[in-house]
Amino acid sequence: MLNIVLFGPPGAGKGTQSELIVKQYGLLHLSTGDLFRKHLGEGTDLGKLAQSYMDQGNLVPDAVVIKMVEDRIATEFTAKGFIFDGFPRTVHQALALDQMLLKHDLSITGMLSLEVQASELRIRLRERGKTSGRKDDQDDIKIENRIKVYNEETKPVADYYKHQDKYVSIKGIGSIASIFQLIMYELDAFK
Ligand code: B4P
Repeated sequence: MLNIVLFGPPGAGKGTQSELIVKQYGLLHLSTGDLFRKHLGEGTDLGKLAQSYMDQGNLVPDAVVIKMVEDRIATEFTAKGFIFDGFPRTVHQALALDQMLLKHDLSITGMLSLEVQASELRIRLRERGKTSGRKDDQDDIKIENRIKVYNEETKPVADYYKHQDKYVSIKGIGSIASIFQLIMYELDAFK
């Protein structure tokens, strides 16, 4: 069973590459950003709560994210494996993920970290903002805040997996297909 954390700054290509990984490896895609946007679209209380944080480019509080992921894993733990996209985003979330997987006798196989410099992230997010309707992609101040939040709160998650010898760096610049080739090479090595 492959349980992969796909990691990287906002706009690094986590969602884009997750789609290809799901097609090739049949893993269950668990994107916390997508789950929040689904709740938002359905107008649930959770969606309303998440919106206030997401619109500003801030992280949704750990307790809320962890509960949402825990509920999802509990119903899907018989899957071939998981691709965690955009989760964990804090060290607290990483610890919680290990604990929830352990309850089902599972563990993280590895973290793939997409490396993309900030100048390229800004271009991609602004470009997506033209068509995505996502408020967090449409405003330079919010984009800057997301990059800052990533550097301050999310980057330390990479060290958490480095200490477990589960960290793999992937160059996230180039064509989507060429980056996917690099990802497949690493995923096949995990098997
Ligand atoms: P997410 O939905 O996770 O979004 P993201 O980080 O902005 O995007 P991603 O990296 O997936 O980029 P994509 O592939 O689409 O988070 C949104 C918000 O939700 C967060 O800011 C936060 O508020 C909240 N949230 C989510 N999870 C949370 C958690 N665990 N804890 C707390 N809060 C949480 O790529 C971006 C663009 O680049 C696309 O337009 C794509 O087409 C393009 N692109 C991709 N690869 C490319 C390439 N190789 N070359 C050129 N362009 C490329």
